[in-house]
Amino acid sequence: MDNIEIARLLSETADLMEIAQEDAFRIRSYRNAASVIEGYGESLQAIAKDPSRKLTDIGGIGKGIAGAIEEILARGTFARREEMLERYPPTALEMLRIQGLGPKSIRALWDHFRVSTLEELERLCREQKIRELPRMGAKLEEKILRGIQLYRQSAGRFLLNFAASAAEELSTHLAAVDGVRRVTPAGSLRRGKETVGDLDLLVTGEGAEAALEAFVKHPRVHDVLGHGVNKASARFGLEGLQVDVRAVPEASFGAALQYFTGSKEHNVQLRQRAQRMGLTLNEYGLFRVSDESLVAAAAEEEIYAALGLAWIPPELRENQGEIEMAEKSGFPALIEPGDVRGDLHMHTRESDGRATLEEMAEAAMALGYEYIAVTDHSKALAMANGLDERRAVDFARQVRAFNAEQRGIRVFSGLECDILRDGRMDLSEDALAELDFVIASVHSHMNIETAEMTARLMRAMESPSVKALGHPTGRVLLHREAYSYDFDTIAKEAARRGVWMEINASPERLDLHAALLRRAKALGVKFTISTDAHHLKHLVNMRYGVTMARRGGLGAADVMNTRGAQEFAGSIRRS
Ligand code: DGT
Ligand code: CA
Ligand code: CA
Ligand code: ZN
Repeated sequence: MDNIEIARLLSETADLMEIAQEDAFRIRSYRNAASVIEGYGESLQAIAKDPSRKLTDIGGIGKGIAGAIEEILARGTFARREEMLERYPPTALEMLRIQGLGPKSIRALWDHFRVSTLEELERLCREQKIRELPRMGAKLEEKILRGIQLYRQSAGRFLLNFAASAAEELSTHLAAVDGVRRVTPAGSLRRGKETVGDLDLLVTGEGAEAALEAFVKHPRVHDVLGHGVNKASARFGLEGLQVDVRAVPEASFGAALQYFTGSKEHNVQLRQRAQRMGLTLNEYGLFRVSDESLVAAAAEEEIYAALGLAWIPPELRENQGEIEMAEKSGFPALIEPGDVRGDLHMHTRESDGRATLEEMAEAAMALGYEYIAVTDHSKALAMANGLDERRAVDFARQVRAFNAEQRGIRVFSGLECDILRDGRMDLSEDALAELDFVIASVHSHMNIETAEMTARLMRAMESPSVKALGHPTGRVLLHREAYSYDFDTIAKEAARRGVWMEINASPERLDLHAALLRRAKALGVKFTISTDAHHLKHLVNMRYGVTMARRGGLGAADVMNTRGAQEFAGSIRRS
């Protein structure tokens, strides 16, 4: 019984307890323990066997959990879990992952229909049985069906930040192996795709084979699916992200990196181009067909050059016209993380954030920013303790006082103002006019008809205070689809009015995505990239927003928060 298995049993039990609506505090203690154990460097089994040590010495593990762990080690399960499994089968856990279906509804469905699998749930929706239950209707049936569809599409995919931190942890581990020269992520992670199916890592150097050994022995690596001299595959962490590690010769590193970065569609185009030139391209190199002699292999640049192409940034390798561009003019410089000089969307304790204005400003300064806008929620988000007019005006005053102290970073007083169902702003124009930077966002009534949503956003932009549209499509990755409106109409109006569109860098959102960024840019829209931080540690998510911008082909000039503080202040001044 290894740590990962123990963690999995605890976390699964926590999920079942949630369906049973047990005490939230206890559920949280199971979850916490699971995440501690999952990443714990030492085997719990060994600790439990050692009479001189105690499981409760591990932070996050109290008496109750320690007892459960001892039971698990002794007999593979524990009483609490068995009790839960008697009431709800493990298949019920899948239902927790369906958007629009909370633990309460799952429990009601179970009590009434004994439904425990997605297939049964789907059938009940189609047969319109759900509406027989109190407070459940036809709308919920539709919502559940869409949720199941979305779940099936996204099952087995992971957020970009999760994949990136897994890659960092494993890279550090592998790079420490003797004789390893480089460890490089390839695949969808290198392309900066919003979600990642599996992680692809390339290792070079004479220690590469030893690195594969070290990989399968990493404490968070389990379920080894294959392990040879050139490749090892296994799962990482409690979440079970699959990781493929490949040992490749340094001499053909460029060819391997190109091949395993993909995308598949990009590679197909590239191979066809090679063929037309009498060449053949694979993971070992670019070769002449006539005599099989090598043309290029060591570096990606050489391969693209030999194909008559400028090197293509990985973020663009999605077969969206990048090869034609690389053939003709090459690429205008894409925005880079270092171009960003301020973060324009963040929350503090005034609403649902964790840090204070001062703490946020300090952390932003440490990241090298010249300015930030602090944009707490407005009163319509009562759950988030959103600001009403009086508090908003007060906040603007507070920010002026902060700036007067000249702490080395400029703060703009902002607000993420709710767009009400009819398109009006949540706060009065008088109050909004006191603030430097107002973002308008939709947080409610997301399922209204396309035409109504379009009209709603059009009206929101009529407010003279609105400078940007926050998370413009409302999607939540792996969880909620974009709301529906006529994007071109809104983008044209945004361009006409000088309202910017946000690229929300929160890894759960990454909104706008590449295709819409291209479209909006073509229609004349300018953008901001912001983290929507609710916590100091979220400020570093900026890099993911920059990645999205690059995938959308944006340069620094397209993004307003690459401007210096003076120029930026000028661009938001009311005329
Ligand atoms: P993912 O893992 O679903 O997020 O997406 P990728 O792009 O990382 O896909 P993956 O892991 O299957 O393969 C990594 C790259 O390796 C892929 O982008 C292109 C290349 N590759 C893998 N298998 C094939 C193949 O059968 N044909 C071609 N053309 N390329 C492949
Ligand atoms: Ca992959
Ligand atoms: Ca793969
Ligand atoms: Zn928001």
